[in-house]
Amino acid sequence: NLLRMSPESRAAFVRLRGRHAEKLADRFEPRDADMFWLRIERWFEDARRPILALYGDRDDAVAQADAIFDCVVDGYLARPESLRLLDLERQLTPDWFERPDMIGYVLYPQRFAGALRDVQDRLDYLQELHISYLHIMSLLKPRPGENDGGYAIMDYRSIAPELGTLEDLRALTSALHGRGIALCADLVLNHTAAEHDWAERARSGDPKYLAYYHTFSDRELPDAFERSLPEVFPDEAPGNFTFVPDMADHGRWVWTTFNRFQWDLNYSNPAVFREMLAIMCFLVNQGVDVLRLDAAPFLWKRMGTDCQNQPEVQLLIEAYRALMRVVAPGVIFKAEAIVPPDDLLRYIGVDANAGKRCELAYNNQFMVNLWSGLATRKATLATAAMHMAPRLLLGATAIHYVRCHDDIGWGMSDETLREIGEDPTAHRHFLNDFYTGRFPGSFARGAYFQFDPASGDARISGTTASLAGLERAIEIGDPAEIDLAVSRILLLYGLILGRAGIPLIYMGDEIGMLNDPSYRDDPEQAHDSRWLHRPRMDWTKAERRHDPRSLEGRLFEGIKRLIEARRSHPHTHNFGLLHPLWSDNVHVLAFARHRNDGHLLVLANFSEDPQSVQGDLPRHAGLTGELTDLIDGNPSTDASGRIQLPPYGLQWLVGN
Ligand code: OTU
Repeated sequence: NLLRMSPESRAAFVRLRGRHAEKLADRFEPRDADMFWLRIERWFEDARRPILALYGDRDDAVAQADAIFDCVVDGYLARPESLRLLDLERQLTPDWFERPDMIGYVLYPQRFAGALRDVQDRLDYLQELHISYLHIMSLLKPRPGENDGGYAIMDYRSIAPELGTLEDLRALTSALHGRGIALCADLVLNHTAAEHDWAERARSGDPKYLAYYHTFSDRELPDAFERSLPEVFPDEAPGNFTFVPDMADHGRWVWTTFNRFQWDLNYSNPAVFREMLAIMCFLVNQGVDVLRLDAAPFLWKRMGTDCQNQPEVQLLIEAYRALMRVVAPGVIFKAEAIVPPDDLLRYIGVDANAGKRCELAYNNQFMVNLWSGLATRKATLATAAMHMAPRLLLGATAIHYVRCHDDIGWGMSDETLREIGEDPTAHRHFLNDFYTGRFPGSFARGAYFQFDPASGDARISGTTASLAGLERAIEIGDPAEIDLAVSRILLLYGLILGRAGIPLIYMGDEIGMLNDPSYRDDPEQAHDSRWLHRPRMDWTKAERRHDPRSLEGRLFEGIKRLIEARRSHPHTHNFGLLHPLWSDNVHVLAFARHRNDGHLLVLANFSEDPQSVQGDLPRHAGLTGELTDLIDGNPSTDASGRIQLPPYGLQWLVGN
């Protein structure tokens, strides 16, 4: 690798070795020091190229790049022995996060259990569901008071006081590792809290820290930017700039994409790049395995654009990705980029860029298309979207999810909607009506998020169970409706579990937690309907999870059965091909997974009526011989050989 470097890079590498060889030799056995130099050789160009593309125009570009690599050395020096061993293990198992037994769960610790120690006490519960990937949200110390659900960080090197201490975090990560569970933590990259030390110093006028943020003395530039900027939270945080009256001398406008207390960082400043790199090192050295890059699309601003998905964001991610491979090769990145499929390609490894970008990304398209499918009873949109997004499958692993802590924004692609004959605006309005229960006959009980009466645009809040009809069914006390709602929830989970990648269970979905309207009484939360679907875990309900007659039992055991079916078969391994199929029935979604060791055909009926599909569909999907349904046994066919699916029925078919 050294021989393949450009002369400039080789010189920089030699300088780096000159500065640090002795320190590394003192700290590590020769083999561990060698390992470091081999790794840095391997990723040196991959990191240096984007760093120079970002900061190369500066007079001090070379010194800046050197300083960034110094940070990597410090990160490795601080890496504990046990984690270095885990790095090795994962390097020997490069598909560790792509296997069918990777099952994810995401929770707010406070709402799930309490402090980190209480979460640790609940690991048996998670293991009943075979969880091997745990995303704990909002671990780090947020600003006091309103903090956007923990996404306004005041100190990236402290745990939220109510959750415990760094020691508790380390105890938790080693307990998780002992059980084969990887920990995912948020890294809120785009902004800090207005109370972060850097922000306080900027406020007091310190030029070094003023340059950490985007600040303006008057409205000229903010106004110019606003002309092309959308608003993320138009209701409670209109506009993208906040006037801070006590900043510097006469007050300044600060870039605040999200809430007024979340100040966007300025990544055109290499000092910010380095600070965040050091924070990444710090977090992974506490045992964090997956860094979720929060709000990644917003990291770079460009006049005249929407300031999302800029090419520099890709460079930032490539640089961080390469640098962190040197510090901690067992750690992976997850892009939190809820953007159209083509833009998503900037964040994930595709073709030659596999390995250089994030390993994981949310498959938002599939999620919204599932909800669209439930509302319309049709599988057309999900099928068309799968056909149109094949590139997303190369070199990246999707996080498949039904719900998360955020709202559902109807981000399906307009192109796909038009392709299937839907008007994009009308379809989104329909979905908003449907999921807020306004549409006649809707089973859903959700709420608007950021409703704009002028345009009719909105996003949706609500738990899986409430959106899928369980809340309404319980209210009207109709057992048949309850059955349908349970089937819908199991259908959604069956679909994310039948795909490759990491299926992610949202806390409480496994026991059918309903909407929690109590946030309306809390002045810090009342304006943010996302709290509707962040209920406190009801452990009394959870105790009924083994009772097959209880609702909780039907859901928990149902999801568990799907998980166990997935784990014991190879088809959902990420090394495989997705093959979307058109069934001859608009209500039935059909897709296959192909691997050398077998083919899987997933069939899902999106309607509350029985449906059937052509009997030769399995053959088209490569299945031969007698069919088995991995979930329920043998599929049923009618006299003409058509495969029958009950209301909201799901099958995972394999041949022999
Ligand atoms: C993320 O979401 C978090 O998931 C939210 O909980 C935070 O409020 C937010 O960042 C700010 O930290 O717009 O409506 O494409 O969709 O970053 C939620 C990415 C959001 C955005 C996403 C953001």
